[in-house]
Amino acid sequence: MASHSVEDIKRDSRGLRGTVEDSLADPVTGALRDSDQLVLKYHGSYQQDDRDIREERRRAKLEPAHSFMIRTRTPGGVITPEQWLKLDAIATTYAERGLRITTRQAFQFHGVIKRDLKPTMQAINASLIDTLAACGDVNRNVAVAANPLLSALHDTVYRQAAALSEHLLPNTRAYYEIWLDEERVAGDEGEPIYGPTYLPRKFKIGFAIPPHNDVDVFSQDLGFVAVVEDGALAGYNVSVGGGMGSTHGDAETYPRLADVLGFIFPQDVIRVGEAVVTAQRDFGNRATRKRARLKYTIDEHGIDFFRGEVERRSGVSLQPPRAFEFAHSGDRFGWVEADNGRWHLTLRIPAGRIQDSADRPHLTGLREVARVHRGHFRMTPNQNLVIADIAPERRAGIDALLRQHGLLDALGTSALKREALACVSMPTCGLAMAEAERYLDEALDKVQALLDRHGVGEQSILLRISGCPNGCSRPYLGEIALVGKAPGRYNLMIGADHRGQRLNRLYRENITEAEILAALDPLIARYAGERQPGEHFGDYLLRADLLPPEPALVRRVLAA
Ligand code: SRM
Ligand code: SF4
Repeated sequence: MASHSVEDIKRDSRGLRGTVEDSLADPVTGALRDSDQLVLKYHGSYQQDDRDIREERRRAKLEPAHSFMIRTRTPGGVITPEQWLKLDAIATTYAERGLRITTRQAFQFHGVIKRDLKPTMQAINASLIDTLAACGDVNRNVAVAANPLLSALHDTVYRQAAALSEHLLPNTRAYYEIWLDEERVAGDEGEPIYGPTYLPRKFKIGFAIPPHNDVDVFSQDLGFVAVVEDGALAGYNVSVGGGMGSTHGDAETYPRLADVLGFIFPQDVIRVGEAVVTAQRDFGNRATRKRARLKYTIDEHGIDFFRGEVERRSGVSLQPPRAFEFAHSGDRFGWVEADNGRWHLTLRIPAGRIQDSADRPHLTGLREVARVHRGHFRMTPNQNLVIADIAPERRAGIDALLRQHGLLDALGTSALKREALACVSMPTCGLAMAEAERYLDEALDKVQALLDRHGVGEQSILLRISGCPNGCSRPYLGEIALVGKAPGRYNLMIGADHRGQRLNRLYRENITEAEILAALDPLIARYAGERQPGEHFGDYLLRADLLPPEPALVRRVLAA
């Protein structure tokens, strides 16, 4: 869709109403009108089709097998056991392939057909969760450090993140009219923060608490890195201009890590957050959609100009960044006891997919846990699940249920297998070029065999697979990444660090699995023989000068 038409559709949508209701009522097709497909994204849903049978249906002269993906807005990925049970029932009644935890701590439902869209949205809302602004050119689900180790501090940071998420919600009543049959208003409520054409492009915020960089904070348009002094939250280092998406063969687009803009006090989060959003609203590129993310606004206008805009709009003077240090990205697995004596368990959920199969009755198992659990659940930004806030005397019962349903098995696998990420990709993602989620297990088995052969099978190496260069599994922060190019073919990227502070680089282009393994084999062999104690794979590749040169436009963020 041409970029100007996206801007026109937004402006003409009467506050994101479009003609969605007419499209829903049309019995002739399982699809929505093109313009309504765009409007629908702001309501948290994408029209998709089953790509596995697309060709077969085309030959039979049938329209594609349309269905809808629905994404929740769950800041920090926090939900209660009651909500879990309701979402599970929705997945079982209306969707296919169970519940899917995303890389931004949300749930996705796949395969909802048009006539079930409204009942599904209503059921989600009845669980006191909504989907407003989960997609579209607005602020998306706010990602928040999921690590429960520092619980008091974590709670403060979570509350600030949830408040910012709430503050940046669109003002329109369209969502409540269309899905919840609320009273109709004129459609001229106005959008004080976004204006009539919303943002030029999607916008993402993450809050991290060092030493854990589980939200990959520098991949976010706007990041808040908590600064802890004397055990208390002193404030945040604010970072801007991160983003992963790129297009194969187009040097105008690139993944980029955020720049640290400065330090702010906790009470300034909302003012500074809104100022960054409105500066991007006004200076982001609305003529060329592929250059519309904040990262390009900053590269085009310069970081000093952008800092000036943020200070002017917020009335907050940013101080020099304060010291921080990340030890690692990804999740910490297993049981952890918090300061207050309560327990938290981070479970490994491969590719975030929770469904039942003969040997892995995971959906059923977590339903059983939700029935007895009195704390809450927390989805992680790495597609995993924390069963949080468990009283010591209830731990054994939950452990037994998890064991019985095979939910602890993945914790016993290697570090490589526990930490890997894969985006959804086929068969639902309309942009997929190669498999990702469905290829994850197989790819991991093969890379694991290589590691085992060289005696480094227990080494933690971040491996991430994306079905296309949009980078939904944040592959450019993987020590090894496969980025889909065509069915069965990937770009092999290597050399990111373990802390989410250095991007990887393109090592081999458009290669098959056999070629990927052949390319990795000598690198892993050298790593096994030459690594220093505690040295990670990506860092070794850099030190040993085994990486191709850094592309000119790619930036690196160094700890302040
Ligand atoms: Fe994503 C588009 C799935 C996190 C960058 N992403 C899509 C769509 C909606 C495809 C589409 O536009 O038709 C995918 C739906 C697939 C499906 O069938 O479900 C999709 N993205 C996902 C999820 C579900 C991946 C996952 O396996 O968990 C993640 C949902 C997050 C959420 O809950 O909100 C997801 N997407 C990301 C991330 C990672 C992150 O946010 O931390 C990125 C990279 C960070 C970034 O935004 O730069 C990401 N998705 C993209 C892009 C590239 C944006 C760009 O600047 O170029 C697209 C394509 C686009 O926007 O045009 C995209
Ligand atoms: Fe789809 Fe590409 Fe995102 Fe994977 S990375 S979910 S293939 S858009």
